[in-house]
Amino acid sequence: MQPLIITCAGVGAEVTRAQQPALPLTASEIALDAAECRAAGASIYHLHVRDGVGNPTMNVDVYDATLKAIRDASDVIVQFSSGGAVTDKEEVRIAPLELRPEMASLTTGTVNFGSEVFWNPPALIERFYGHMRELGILPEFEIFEPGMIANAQRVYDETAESHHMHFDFVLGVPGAMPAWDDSVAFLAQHTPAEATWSATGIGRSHLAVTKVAIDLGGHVRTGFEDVIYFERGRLADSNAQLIDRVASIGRAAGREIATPDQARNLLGL
Ligand code: KMH
Ligand code: ZN
Repeated sequence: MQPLIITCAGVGAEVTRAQQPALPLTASEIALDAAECRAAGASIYHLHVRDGVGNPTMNVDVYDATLKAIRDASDVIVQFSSGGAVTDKEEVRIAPLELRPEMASLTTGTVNFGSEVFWNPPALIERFYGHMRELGILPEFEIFEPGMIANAQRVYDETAESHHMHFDFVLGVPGAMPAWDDSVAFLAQHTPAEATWSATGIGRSHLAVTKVAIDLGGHVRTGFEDVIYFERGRLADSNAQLIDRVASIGRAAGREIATPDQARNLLGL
């Protein structure tokens, strides 16, 4: 099996410090978090940023400062969010890509998201995908529903240029695909054979999804965007604590933990 790529989604757009006191918010806090997560076994940092009062923002200057701070602190692969928050409009979501991170997330379909709608119509997907490829950014296809795999394949097939395809299954968002026992296996079975994939379970399903993904030879995402508890009734102390647990489960299952350079190699970066 491949070395295990662990992605830290350490900030997110929805969780607050009132819910998770260890949530990193500023550029320096996020850079320190990324370095700690790297030391614990993370090779990718999925990046959302926050404004001066801790609200989610897609401000290019804030992304720029945070990207620089992370790069100064660690060799982790930085993956920008192009999803932002559900209230962010298309123009705002695409803007930070001009900073050319190595990777960016790309959700390939519209989906209910709690009581809101995460809006990703076909024209937006094509535009974001084309822009990422022009800038040399590898998309990570975020899969909240099975049809999104087909949408990712379609947008990939419509471009002349080939590249490695990497998927992330996000299971258990209220309104989207639940983390059923067979959800990860089902989605993995329908991704292209040469692609790589990771999985994350939102909230209570998190540990079960982690274990299944590792056993099936996939990769794993964790962090406060997806889960704030370490176990029932006990908040995680840090993102690094969550990464460390995934790395331990991976090692116990016989998986080597990928360094960022090993992950770059697996992802064709
Ligand atoms: N915050 C969600 C609405 C992504 O980063 O690309 C979207 C999200 C996905 O987190
Ligand atoms: Zn995200």
